[in-house]
Amino acid sequence: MATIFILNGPNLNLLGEREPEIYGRTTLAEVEKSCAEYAAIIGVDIDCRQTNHEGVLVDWIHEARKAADAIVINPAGCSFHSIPVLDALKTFDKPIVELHISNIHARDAFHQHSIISTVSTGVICGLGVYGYMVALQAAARMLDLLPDSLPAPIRVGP
Ligand code: CA2
Repeated sequence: MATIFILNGPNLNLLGEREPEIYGRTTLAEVEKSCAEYAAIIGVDIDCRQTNHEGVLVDWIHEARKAADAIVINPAGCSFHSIPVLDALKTFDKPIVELHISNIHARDAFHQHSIISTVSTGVICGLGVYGYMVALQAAARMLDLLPDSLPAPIRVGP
């Protein structure tokens, strides 16, 4: 079975607890539970992790080179400056779906330019925590893994 790493960067352990007007009231544990439920429906394994440390994110991306078929990543604060995370992702030659809970393009200039997007296969932002479901589905579709039990508009698209 294919494995998709779902990686979350700095401070996302506080999801649901701080700044709910931007990030909502859903906790990371609730997000991961929904991801696990959806992964079971589409038939993929997921490995959900969160770290507040840039180097740990780099180590996990290196691990993913062998252990994962795709990466879903919310790099959080590492989106805008982290050359180490960017360089690590460059070595991952399978699908990378970057996601942001908020619409980073509608935020202040500091939050508008993710350098990670330059190496991401696809980018999702502004859908709230629902973006994790969309990102997981998109990653599975990139791997051609969506099951026949899903309707054609979702499995294939237009
Ligand atoms: O919208 C997103 O998912 C972000 O990646 C979150 C980052 C922010 O720097 C990006 O511009 C967009 C910040 C994550 C901070 O984590 C928090 C979690 C809960 C409450 C407060 C902060």
